[in-house]
Amino acid sequence: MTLDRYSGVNAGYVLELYEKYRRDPQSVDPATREIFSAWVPVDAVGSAAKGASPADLHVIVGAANLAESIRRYGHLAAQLDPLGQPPLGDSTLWPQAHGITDDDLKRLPASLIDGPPAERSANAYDAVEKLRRTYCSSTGFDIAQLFVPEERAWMRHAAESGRYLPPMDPRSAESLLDRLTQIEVFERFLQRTFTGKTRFSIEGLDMLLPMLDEIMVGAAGTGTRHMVVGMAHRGRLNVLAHILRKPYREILAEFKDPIAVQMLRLDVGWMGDVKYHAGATTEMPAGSMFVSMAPNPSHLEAVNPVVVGMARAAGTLADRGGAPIFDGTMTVPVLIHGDSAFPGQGIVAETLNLSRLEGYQTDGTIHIIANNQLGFTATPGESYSTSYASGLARGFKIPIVHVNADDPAACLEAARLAWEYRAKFRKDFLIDLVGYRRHGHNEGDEPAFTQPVMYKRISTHPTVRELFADSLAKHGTLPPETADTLVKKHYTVLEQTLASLKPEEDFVPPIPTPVAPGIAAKTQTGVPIERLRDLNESLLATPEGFTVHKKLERGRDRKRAMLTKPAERTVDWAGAEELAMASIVAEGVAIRLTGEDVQRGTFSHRHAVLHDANTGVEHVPLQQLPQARASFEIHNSPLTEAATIGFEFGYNMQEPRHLVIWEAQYGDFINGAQIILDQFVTSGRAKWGLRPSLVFLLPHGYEGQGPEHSSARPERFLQAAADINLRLVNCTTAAQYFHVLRRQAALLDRDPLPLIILTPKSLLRHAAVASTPQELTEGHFRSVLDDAEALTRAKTVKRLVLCSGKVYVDLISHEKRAAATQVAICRVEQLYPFPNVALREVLEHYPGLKEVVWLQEEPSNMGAWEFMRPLLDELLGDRYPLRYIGRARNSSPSEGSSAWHQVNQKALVELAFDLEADALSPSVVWSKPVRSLAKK
Ligand SMILES: Cc1ncc(C[n+]2csc(CCOP(=O)(O)OP(=O)(O)O)c2C)c(N)n1
Ligand SMILES: [Mg+2]
Repeated sequence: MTLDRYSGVNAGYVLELYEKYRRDPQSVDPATREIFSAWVPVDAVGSAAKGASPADLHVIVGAANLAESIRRYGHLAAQLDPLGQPPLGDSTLWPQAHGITDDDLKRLPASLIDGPPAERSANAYDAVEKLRRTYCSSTGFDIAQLFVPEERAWMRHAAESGRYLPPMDPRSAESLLDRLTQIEVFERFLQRTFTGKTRFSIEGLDMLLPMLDEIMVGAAGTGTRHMVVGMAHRGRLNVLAHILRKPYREILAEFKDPIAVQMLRLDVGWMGDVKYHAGATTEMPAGSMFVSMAPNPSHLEAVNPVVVGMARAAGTLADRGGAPIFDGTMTVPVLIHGDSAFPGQGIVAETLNLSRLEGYQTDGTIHIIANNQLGFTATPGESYSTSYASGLARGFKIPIVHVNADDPAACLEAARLAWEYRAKFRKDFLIDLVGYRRHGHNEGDEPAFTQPVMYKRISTHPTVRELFADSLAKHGTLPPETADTLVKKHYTVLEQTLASLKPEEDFVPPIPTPVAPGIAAKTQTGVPIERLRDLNESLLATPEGFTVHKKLERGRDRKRAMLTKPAERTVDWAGAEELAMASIVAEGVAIRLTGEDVQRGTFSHRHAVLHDANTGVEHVPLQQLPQARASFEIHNSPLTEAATIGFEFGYNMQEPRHLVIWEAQYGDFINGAQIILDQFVTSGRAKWGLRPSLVFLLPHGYEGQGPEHSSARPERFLQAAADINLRLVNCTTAAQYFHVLRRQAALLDRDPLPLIILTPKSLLRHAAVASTPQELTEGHFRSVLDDAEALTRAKTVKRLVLCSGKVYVDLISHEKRAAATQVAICRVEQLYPFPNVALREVLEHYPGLKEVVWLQEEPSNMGAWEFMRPLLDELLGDRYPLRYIGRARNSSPSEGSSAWHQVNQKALVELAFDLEADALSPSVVWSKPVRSLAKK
């Protein structure tokens, strides 16, 4: 028999033990001493063993292998399903698989098994049985994927020592029974009072709440200031009532669904949402910690990054210059997932992927899968290819603990472990809480149509409250009548609340604060030239000995001279942006700017982070501003749209006074986050009374790059634009960009709205886009820019061309522009809110006007045309006909061929100047006048 047959960790363990024995025979227990006294391996790498009895060796290594198998794969034999479905099991969990017997184990010392079970056992058999009770009972410790040995050892020790198992003394047992009764009675009362109304009962996963209690206690006990919870529909009302302490009165009033005149506040953009989507915030009784639950749309798991972003903001100190400071002990995100949604929705993986990235990490999110073994009607086999619902998370090397939801002590242990692990290792932790769903998917649903066997079993399965009460009574911990007394107590509270309910008064709609009209238009955003020069000088300073890449020096030279001549167009897009941001942090508003490659800028124009050409050391000018009174942070985001935008949305919700900016690589890619835009950004105000104010920078413009990289799909935002929910601008000058950013910072408190900015690509450095320093020092953002040149010959103008964005530059750069004295070109810089007043003024400037044209480079079913058309119609009335010049309706945003793009672009620009012309290209439309002319 040679030792190398047992290579690997287990042989290593035996050798280690042997080494210990060799150095000091007294350091191992007597039985081990006896074995080793007869056995001498030649060396520590597994050569032939001399003097050992082959049988003993075989048994020692077999025992060590068995213990290791149980530690690694014991979860496969854990009884996780409260409904009794037996576990998969695994043959390596039994002695036979390792060539040994129970009797062999009984002859071996317990110390061979190592760890806490060994300390309390007479022999290896006893220790293995204890291991089995730890790893193969109601909890499955799925931790073999941990790559850091210290973490693995900590988890194993925590599990095997049972040090996080709760004491079930009479007091704690009674309070847990009281809590479980409160949870169950709440659902039963709602079922009885509002039969069939959807509430997405928690029943079957009731332990979720006591687990959240444990996490809260852990968090509050270590000085956490903010816990942020994210969850979907299942059990949400129960969590709102009992964790977020939303008064029963308000919840019951929502069930009554009253309609009162004061609730209809369309004037402030509020329409409300169903009760199981609402968010809430509460302060813990001692005032030490806030607990928030983010509002949630139906879109499963979409809230994940929002919650993590909220938690990040809650732990960020940003009230001084430089980089902000994140302190993970201040904050903890807790995400409750569905067992079908977790593996199925990609945003879960996206959010997990943020967890260790510098710009996004929160020192660990605690995840709980509320696993009821169904997704509507779908079974686990129809929902995921992994063994467990949690399988996806294994790749992130975080601990996963599966636990049977009918075992209260095991559930509480899992919650405590989660908190302690997170606090110690500052990483995510996942609990897979395995229960069942007592009713149908919702309360009007018949589950037995699709799951007859399962539901037959559920119909006779006692609730966890009943099981726990019975066990307490059986062990004499509590008198048997306590259970009924508690049930009555909780029913009484709910019945009394219902009896005194005044639904119209008790219903509390989260209506957003109204804003005095016109604030945005009145906001002055100029910055005195001396201040700008000061800031510019600070921005250009580099640390002693820092070597800037030589190709960047030319740009920096230009910046040095940028503000010397007030009336010359010396300020380009990037220069204006940097000055705007510097002035904003100098005024005390922190900035967070993220997106793919934002530090350099997709088009190599920003260079907000300089890298020393020799050493690679970074220098961030906006973090070195002596004038700054708030922080600046900039992070290249991972290649993710949905989760990163969700994250920024959450950050913005939590810290509305920071200017939060997300930049798309190209504007197109924002549609990867369409759910976040639709469900949170553009409708969060109307549904939940939120006041988001994050900024999107979306490169947009037709430059012949094909169907992708051309359009940021402004039509999507315009379709969602209504009442007071967003601002969409397509500005054409550096100064306008400067002012719109500064306006956004100035309005964060008074009139916050999401701001979408369509930004240039090739025009970033174009002379036509550059502004004079004077334009930064004076005035404000202008929603419409009239044609300064045409105004000098206003009387000759017969056609007013309205356009927005980059196509304006194509128009004014065209050779026909100079001779086309009958044409004025006006830029609509703000597409939403529609600049009605400003456009009305423009019309008055041209006394000989005969027609108005909306010109765009996008196909007619995209861009702003379909949004503008009825608004312009109304504005023009019967005074002027309205025409359209642009690409024809198309399913694709643009031509794939650059040459074909040129043809179309030329055609539409030429049409603008030619009052007689007919179509020049089959794919460009020169529309007959629409409605107003037809009416004449
Ligand atoms: C993105 C998305 N797709 C589909 C749905 C419709 N839907 C609502 S709940 C549900 C089942 C969810 O199952 P699971 O995640 O296990 O949660 P459970 O309802 O069982 O708690 C489905 C398919 C949805 N809400 N969101
Ligand atoms: Mg489910």
